Amino acid sequence: MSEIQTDYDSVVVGAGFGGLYMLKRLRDDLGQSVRLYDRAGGVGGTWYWNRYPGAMSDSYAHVYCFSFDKELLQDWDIPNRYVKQPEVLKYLEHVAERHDLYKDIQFNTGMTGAEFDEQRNVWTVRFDDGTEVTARYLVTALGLLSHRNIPAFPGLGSFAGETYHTGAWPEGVELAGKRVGIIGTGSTGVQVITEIAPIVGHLTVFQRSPQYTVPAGNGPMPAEEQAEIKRNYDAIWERIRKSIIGFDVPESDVPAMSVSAEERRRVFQDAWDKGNAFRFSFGTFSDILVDPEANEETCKFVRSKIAEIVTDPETARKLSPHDLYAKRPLCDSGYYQQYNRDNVNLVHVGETPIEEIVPSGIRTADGVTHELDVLIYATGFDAIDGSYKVLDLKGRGGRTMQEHWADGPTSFMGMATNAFPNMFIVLGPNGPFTNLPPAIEVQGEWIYDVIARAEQDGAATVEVTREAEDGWTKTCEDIANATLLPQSNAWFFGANIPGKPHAITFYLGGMGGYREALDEIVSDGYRGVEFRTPATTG
Ligand code: NA7
Repeated sequence: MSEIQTDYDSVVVGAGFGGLYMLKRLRDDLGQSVRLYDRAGGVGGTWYWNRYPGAMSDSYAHVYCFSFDKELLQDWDIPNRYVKQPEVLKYLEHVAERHDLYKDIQFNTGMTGAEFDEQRNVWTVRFDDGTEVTARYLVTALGLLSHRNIPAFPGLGSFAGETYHTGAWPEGVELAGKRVGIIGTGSTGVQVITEIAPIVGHLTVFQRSPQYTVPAGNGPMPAEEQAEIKRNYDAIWERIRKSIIGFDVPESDVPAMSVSAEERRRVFQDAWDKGNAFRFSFGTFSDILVDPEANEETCKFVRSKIAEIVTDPETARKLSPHDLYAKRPLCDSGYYQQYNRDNVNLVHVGETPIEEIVPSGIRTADGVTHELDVLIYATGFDAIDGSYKVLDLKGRGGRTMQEHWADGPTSFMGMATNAFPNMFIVLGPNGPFTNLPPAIEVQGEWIYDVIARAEQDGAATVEVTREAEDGWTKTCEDIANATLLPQSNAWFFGANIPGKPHAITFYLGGMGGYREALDEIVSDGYRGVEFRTPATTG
């Protein structure tokens, strides 16, 4: 244990899955004094803010939870295949209650910055209420998708009606009977549109890029199936930890073009009927995201479904993407079907751009003003590093995170950066692209192990080397560049934010590969991680 006096051993920021897990482990398993801060008024992270209609996790419910609490896995009811936002929130509130976490959490307190004092090897963390605290370790779990993106449309702010961003959805919004406009058809837009189309007076969808989306296949979870899952939970988590994508869906090893056209269609249809975006991308064929021909076959299948479902051929044309199937895979509960309603109108702003937001609605380049009572921005987030770049974070030598990430966000193993000693990031850049709760637990275990080792060794600082960080960045780039994904304009390459450097921000080598890489680092004596005792620092 350190002799240095600080307010806490560790400060954790963010009360979503990541922050709650870190608080629990560092406090209860390592015996540290820990304080967790969140700008929100409750736990939940992403699920606290994203209360928009239709918000649902598109991981199966039985794997959208922590694996560490085996008793809770047995007790927690799984009434449906998927969990909607209120249920995820209820689950996380229950976890916080059950593990007595609330007493160490301070809500309504947003971190504004933090600075590392190299003389004392201490972080000073500052908050928006003007207070500051000191800690030896800083663990940030700010979320991949928490810094909201509102595009700078001309006339922004001039709209006279109600305006909402899906990522900050207030309680009590009434949409029934109103003229609603929505900008954005990413996974959020697809969920909102599907949920509200039946209740609003009129819905105008402003779509910049059409989307490939497949059925989610939600529905009640039969009791026998739930019992079976609970009996096999250990095996399920084991499978997930060795899998590619971590969603508990089958992962195919059959290349798409190795089978006949008829067989391909049968396999796609079977996955379509069962539902789940990740089953469709990873359970059908092994090379959809790698082989352009396999990818185009996938696209053709979804386009054929759009043509089957959407009755108006012009609307079907506008809804049909012609780019790669290489963005974040989407699923829905009847998205394309909504365009057959008389009260839903699709404006393809990829063809007819938004010219201006005006007090009565949105004017598009064809001179039409779409009159609205409510305008919804489902325009996503400045993802991954967005939540960090707005902070005043200073590491060794006064290096800022903005300087460190000037060419795009990087890290070692998605958890730590050089020049920021004793700081760990849950779901930092170049972490695994998988179902997130298991990824968070794998990262949390590693962060815990590193801090525990530092404490055991009496280390004053623990810091990843520049070489290790650069090496991991290169590994992630090489893997990503062997796939079709970087050719898409997805948020996970920064492509959704004008002027943001195009960067690889995920490790696409799968959960199993990621865990093996972590294990190798440990068995190699924590290669790339420097533990420095007081005698070797300063
Ligand atoms: P996404 O996936 O980033 O989607 C944002 C949507 O907003 C997408 O359709 C964008 O079109 C659209 N957009 C963004 N800027 C504009 C402008 N300037 N004009 C018109 N349309 C625009 O965010 P989501 O919230 O849906 O999902 C984020 C993640 O949250 C998701 O992947 C899940 O993991 C959970 P584009 O496609 O860029 O042309």
